[in-house]
Amino acid sequence: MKKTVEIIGVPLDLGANQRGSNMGPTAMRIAGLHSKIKGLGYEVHDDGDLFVPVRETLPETCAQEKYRNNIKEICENLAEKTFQSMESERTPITLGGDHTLAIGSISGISRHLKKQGQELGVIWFDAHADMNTPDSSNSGNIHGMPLATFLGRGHEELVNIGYEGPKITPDHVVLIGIRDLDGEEQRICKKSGVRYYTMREIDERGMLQVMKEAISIVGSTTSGIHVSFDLDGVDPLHAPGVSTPVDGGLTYREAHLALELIAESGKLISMDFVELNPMNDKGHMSAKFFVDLVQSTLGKSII
Ligand SMILES: [Mn+2]
Repeated sequence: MKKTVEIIGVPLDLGANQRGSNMGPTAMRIAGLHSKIKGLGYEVHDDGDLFVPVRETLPETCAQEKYRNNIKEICENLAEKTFQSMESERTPITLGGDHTLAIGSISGISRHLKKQGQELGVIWFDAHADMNTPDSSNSGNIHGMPLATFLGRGHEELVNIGYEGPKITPDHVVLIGIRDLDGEEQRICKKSGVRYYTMREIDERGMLQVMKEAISIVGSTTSGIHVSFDLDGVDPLHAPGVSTPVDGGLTYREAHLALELIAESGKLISMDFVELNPMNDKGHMSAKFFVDLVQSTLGKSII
């Protein structure tokens, strides 16, 4: 991993009904993000947050289309930012914000690798599959669709962010920790070609085996791994500060172990930490926990 980390805040909650994940980047900085990353020997570069319009300032037509064009613009900017970050030999860390931003961050990283004829692998931690399409979604909220979108199934203007067409092939994506899918989304997920690890499978096989396999699936035929970590993948006991909590998630140690193993693989090149919602947090515990997870991803070990 490159030794200069670039923090990119994206105060976005337009993809969700629940308000408040736009405060995530600030809460993570207040929880000591910079000093904890510097403590691991990295240089930290932070240009602040990308511009995201305030919901109340937008016309009603934007709400009717679920802020699709606003999200498009924000993700286009983010794709350019993560692309430039990779070109400058930095490790981009995008802070959310809701999970729609991954459409942008992944597009920029993938563009950087594609220039050299290389492919990107993605490890997606989440309680949900984020594989709804505009046809399957009941709510129409775009934060339920980012994974489907970068595989090429979604609103056309979002599929084509950064450059035209799908960004990742399904055999280069794994999903970890899922436990709450809509009926139609279950069928989409099963047919998608994405290797998914439900909580049931993690219970049965253990996180060590699951992660070894997952890293090999997304790492062996690609040139780098992107981690997209939705905090709701973790059990609400440790991380209540999310927009859509679901019981029965990753334990404190399972989450750390998974990220420690990814760090050890030496293949990690970029990451998103999303869906922290300080409005639902107890004190500041979820933000602090999330920053600890960032440290594990960057190679912090017990000894
Ligand atoms: Mn998600």
